[in-house]
Amino acid sequence: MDGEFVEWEKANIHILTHSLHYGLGVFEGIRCYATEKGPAIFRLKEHVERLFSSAHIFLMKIPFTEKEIMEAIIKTVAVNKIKECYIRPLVYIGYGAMGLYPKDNPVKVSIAVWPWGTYLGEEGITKGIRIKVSSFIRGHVNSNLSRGKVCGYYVNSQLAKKEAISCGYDEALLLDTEGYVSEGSGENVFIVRNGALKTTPLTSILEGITRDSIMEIARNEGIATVEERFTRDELYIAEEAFFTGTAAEVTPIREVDGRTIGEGKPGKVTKKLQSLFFDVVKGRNRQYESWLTYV
Ligand code: PPE
Repeated sequence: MDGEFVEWEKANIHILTHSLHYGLGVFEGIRCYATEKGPAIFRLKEHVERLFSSAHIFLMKIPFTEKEIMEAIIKTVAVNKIKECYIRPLVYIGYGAMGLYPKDNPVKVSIAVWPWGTYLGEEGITKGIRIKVSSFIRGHVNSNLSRGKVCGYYVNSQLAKKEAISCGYDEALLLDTEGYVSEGSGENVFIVRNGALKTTPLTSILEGITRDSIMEIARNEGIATVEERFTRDELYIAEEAFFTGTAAEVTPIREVDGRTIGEGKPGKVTKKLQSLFFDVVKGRNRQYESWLTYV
């Protein structure tokens, strides 16, 4: 926390921490995987760059350099002697003045790590999940500036996720303000049509790093990919569909709003990309070594 290692039980903050009340904080979600050469952090540089972009968009000045944050993340994994974990850097506005305008409140930075298994369940990642198009829409890009990964946005995501779960589904899919598919509560979405991949363009979604990785892997495998808006009914008739995200990794979607996708199990393209993805993050594919930072 702010440059110091703090014991887990002592990692506390004041109740009048500004971000806790007003939702302005920016964060990252990064995974570190066990490899033959020890723990490896996946696309660390890109995640730290996005953290700084998020802060820049929201006029928060991070009191450290990108290099310092990258080093701190590596050290935090190392001191915890953990082989595989999720890493959560958080930049938030600290204790000081109350009221919306934070004036001179300090910008605080924390990095936490913990072991985190599959996000949508072991069965979800192998057999696929059932999702529901949410009645809540993703905020307009002039309200939810989608290039930023901001704490407050996840209020909307939680509404959608709670609704989906209360209706017996595993996850929510949000539409954008014009009614096109945008993304999951915490995942980007891909569909397969005529053997080719299609994913939402960056106009209404978080610029996912897993999304980018999957597009690059697909390109190298000769699988055509387009970034193009699509509607919920195109998703209904897709041959395959899957979510991507740091937490969700590559999670097949087997059902949307009661409609079976393809054969109701992970399809050929999804399975291939999922297996390549796990090879890459676990250091079993030399071609993508530059994406790994060994601890
Ligand atoms: N869209 C949203 C809204 C989102 O939150 C995430 C990540 C993504 C897309 C995928 O981005 P990327 O991780 O760079 O591929 N969501 C993070 C938070 C999940 C949580 O429940 O916490 C994550 O996956 O780490």
